[in-house]
Amino acid sequence: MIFKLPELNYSYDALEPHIDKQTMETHHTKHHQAYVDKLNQALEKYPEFQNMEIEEILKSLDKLPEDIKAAVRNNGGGHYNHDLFWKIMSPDGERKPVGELAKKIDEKFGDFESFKAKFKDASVGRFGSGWGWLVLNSDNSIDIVSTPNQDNPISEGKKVIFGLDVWEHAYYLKYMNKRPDYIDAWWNVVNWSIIEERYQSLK
Ligand code: MN3
Repeated sequence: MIFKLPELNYSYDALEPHIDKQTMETHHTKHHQAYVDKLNQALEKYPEFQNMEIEEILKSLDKLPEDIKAAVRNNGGGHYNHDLFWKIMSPDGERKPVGELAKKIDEKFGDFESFKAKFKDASVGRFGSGWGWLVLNSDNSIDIVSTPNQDNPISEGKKVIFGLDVWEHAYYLKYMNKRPDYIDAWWNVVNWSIIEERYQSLK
């Protein structure tokens, strides 16, 4: 067992009422754990990949042996995406963009409300399961994108500032089929200080 389920920095009920305890607990201990287990299982035969950072593996999926490529893309992506997702949420903290990224968002999208509307469109519009992302391009510009399944834009050469899980398992217990309501509520648990720190480390 090489990859491990990361601990959360807050309790399962800390993001209530926006994200409920049962969803958080199941999401972390069942869904994320399953990605970690299946990733380790896929890499069992190939120890040369077990010491790599998951981010490095996802950046060069083409280098993986054919027989595990799909499993690592899905489960390695699942592990990396959720690790990031847990980190950018917190029960307290800045609820609006701060610092340099705040300026960048205003420049590109007009203001935070317009940014949120565009991010919501991209995330609601993702058919089936997937993620909404804010990415940093190689020319240092930012974009909103979405990916299917557990794909991550880092596999397309982009840097990921943050992402939102829009799989039904992320919201169905509380929000049922109302993905837009979940997205509206999610902004209440996003920690923009952490996102700004991440942006600073990526650029
Ligand atoms: Mn998920």
